[in-house]
Amino acid sequence: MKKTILTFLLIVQIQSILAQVKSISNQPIYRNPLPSPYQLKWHDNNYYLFMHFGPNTFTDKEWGDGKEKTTVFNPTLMDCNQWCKIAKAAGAKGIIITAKHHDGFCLWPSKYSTHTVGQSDFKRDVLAELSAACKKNGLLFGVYLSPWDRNHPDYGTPQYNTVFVNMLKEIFQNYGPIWELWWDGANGEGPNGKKQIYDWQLFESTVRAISPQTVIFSDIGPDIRWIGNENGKASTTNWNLLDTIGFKRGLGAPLNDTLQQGNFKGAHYIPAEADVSIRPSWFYHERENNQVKSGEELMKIYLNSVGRGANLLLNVPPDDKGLISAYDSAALMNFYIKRKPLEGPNLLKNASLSIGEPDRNNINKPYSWYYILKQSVLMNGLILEEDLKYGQKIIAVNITVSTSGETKLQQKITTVGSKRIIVFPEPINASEIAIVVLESKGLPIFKTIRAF
Ligand code: FUL
Repeated sequence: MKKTILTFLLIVQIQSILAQVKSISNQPIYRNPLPSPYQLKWHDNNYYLFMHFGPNTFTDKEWGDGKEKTTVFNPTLMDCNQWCKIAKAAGAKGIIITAKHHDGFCLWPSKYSTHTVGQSDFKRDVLAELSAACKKNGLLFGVYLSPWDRNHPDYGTPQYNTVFVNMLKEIFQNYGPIWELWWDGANGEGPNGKKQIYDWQLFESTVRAISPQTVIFSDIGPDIRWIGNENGKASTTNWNLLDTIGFKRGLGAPLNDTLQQGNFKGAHYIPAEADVSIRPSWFYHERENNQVKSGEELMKIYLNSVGRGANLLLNVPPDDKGLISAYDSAALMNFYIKRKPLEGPNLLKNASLSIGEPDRNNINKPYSWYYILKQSVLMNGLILEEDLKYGQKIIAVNITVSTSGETKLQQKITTVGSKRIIVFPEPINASEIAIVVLESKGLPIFKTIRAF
């Protein structure tokens, strides 16, 4: 079929879609919270590993009560380089480690606790070794520091806030740069049966003063929010915006549904991170060696998290020797192989972008991107990315994939955000692709439109 006829057919197709496009001039004015430069960079490093490691690794527990003997922690073969090499080979961008879980055991010899590696037979400083190994392997280094502490004698009193601040200072001053700090929302009583009233403002200002580039995670931010479940699953509509008024860290976040979707008109830019474990539990348990998620399952998780605009924090816990087990590393490599085609060359590279380029000077011009390939190409899907430095704007998009004028797929999606991966139900030999933004908070700006 001639290119002119094709163009005509697609224009007709697009015009019918455009009939659905809300007139831009009728649109409400939305506020547009913007990401900080560090949040923006964080979006680009969208898949990284979580490592739960501590006394629980040896006691077969998930939540230690803080009464464990420090000597139980003895990962005789610990090799942080092995962790990093595996992370790197798996395409992960960094590692976040549980420097202190709820049992209060510190993986560094803190001066502010007597329940640390310093009191164990192991003696080695896990944070120092991991931070150095991350640097060596070009990985980002992040720290999980549980506010809840079931060991510290000061927990439940105002002094504990000072302890926590001192621990933050030790970590940020001695092991930085720290890319992401993780504050867990789980919160209960300390050894004296008391709950803590946290001084979040003090914690946050302490971190900001030493390390302004660190992004801070908690259920409700300030920089990164929880996705509302531990299955690594974002919602198909996922706004990087959240309203936090009326909520307090550790004391009640918005409903899990809201965390999953964000707030359409949210006041703050707080994008979501989806955490999930490669195993049923967060800590290593030998009995779960046969329950490690397969590459295929991990791929599904990736599409439901990164593919829906969230970051993926995948937990891969070191074993009781202090190594990533062969079960986990095999699954990670398999996952990597499954992900690879998505990162291959853009199959739209040689296509002509015929009509509908956004026109910043004419707000009534429809926002549509329209590709014609010289020859049809077999493709499995599309990857769209918004340029988030201008804020997250796209509300609804219609995608049409055709072969010589014949529609093969028409799909309406909602938000795009950091990344939206659309996998076709089956490969399509496509020659034309139309991407029409049906609704947007102002001018939609794509960073990427790719086919794989
Ligand atoms: C939860 C904790 O209670 C789990 O032990 C784990 O650390 C998970 C990532 O967060 O709130």
